[in-house]
Amino acid sequence: MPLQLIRNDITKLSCDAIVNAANGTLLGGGGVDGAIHKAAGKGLLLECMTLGGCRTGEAKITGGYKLPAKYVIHTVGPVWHGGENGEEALLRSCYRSCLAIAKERGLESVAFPLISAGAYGYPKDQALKIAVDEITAFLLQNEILVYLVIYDKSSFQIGEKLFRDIASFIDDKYVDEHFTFNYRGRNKDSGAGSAALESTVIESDAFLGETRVLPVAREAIPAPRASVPKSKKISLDDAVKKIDESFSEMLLRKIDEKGMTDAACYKKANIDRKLFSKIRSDAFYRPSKTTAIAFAIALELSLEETREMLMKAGFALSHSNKFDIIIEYFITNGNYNVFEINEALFAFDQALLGT
Ligand code: AR6
Repeated sequence: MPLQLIRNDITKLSCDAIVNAANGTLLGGGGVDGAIHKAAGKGLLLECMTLGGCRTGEAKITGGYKLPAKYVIHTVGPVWHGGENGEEALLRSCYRSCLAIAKERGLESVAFPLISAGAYGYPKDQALKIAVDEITAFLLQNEILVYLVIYDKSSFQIGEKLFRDIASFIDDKYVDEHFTFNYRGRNKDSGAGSAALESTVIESDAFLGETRVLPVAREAIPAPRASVPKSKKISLDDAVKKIDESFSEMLLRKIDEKGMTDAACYKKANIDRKLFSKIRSDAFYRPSKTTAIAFAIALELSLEETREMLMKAGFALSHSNKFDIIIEYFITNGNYNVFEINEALFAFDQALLGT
């Protein structure tokens, strides 16, 4: 299941559990801890009083009381003392302990704040990297939906150099076509959807459920799975056949060509298994642009192949919006880490890849 970066107040989320960045007493405090106790009401404090505190790097679970979430997993992050005092191992341990509890309880969704990144002073970019590292490692082995809640956008930072590089890449690319685009009366920066050549599918993954309007009635034909061995050269005949290939067929062919398993591909793409199954079983499935790009990234396609795959879904990459340029930046630099790309997209206020 995917990791989703979202901006929200964690106390408003109705997932199975939210994580509290608490202190060792577990008796409440400021920041997210204060907000959770305030929203949950007295019952939470009374239960916390029975727990005997919690050690740094460990976690304990309670009920959610008046919160929309069923449970609260309390963990105690390390205080930042310069980074030479075991802070990283302790912070990693917080994520692992919380996820282990979620797994043990069979929870299906859990939301984390950026532990230690507030009052405890952990540098936010490092705290974010550790959070993403630990959560994605866990998700490779486990099926659970994890939200990472970035509350305070102004203090959210991707690495400064990366930010500057992307900003200047955008400046370089975001030129002529931008004006042509405006001339046609479109919004100059309307995000992922703005470069769609034809978009008949609305596939949104709102926090509390998925809305999908499927396109034109086309007969669903079971997807024939073209199996092309890695070493086999593609003949002219095959190349001609490829023109008629649908998005779904191209995706499955590329997975085979890359010698990947389906699971490795959809996990790397940050795509939910159910969505992958839909695509797999419907040769004419029309994905959203972010879904299509997520697969191109997971497959480590070149820019040209990415454009081809997008075209099959009715989309293009252009220089008229930041989203497309950021994607191009990462592909050009050979960085196919969907989570790093999402961090950058998030920093530039763009739609994120994946489910
Ligand atoms: N929803 C989501 N994230 C939030 C919210 C919210 N409602 N409020 C704050 N954050 P902090 P720490 C973010 O200080 O650094 C407490 O007093 C915030 O922007 O809450 O682990 C405890 O009792 C930041 O990115 O936790 C401890 O004494 C992140 O949550 C101490 O603070 C963590 O900030 C723990 O410090």
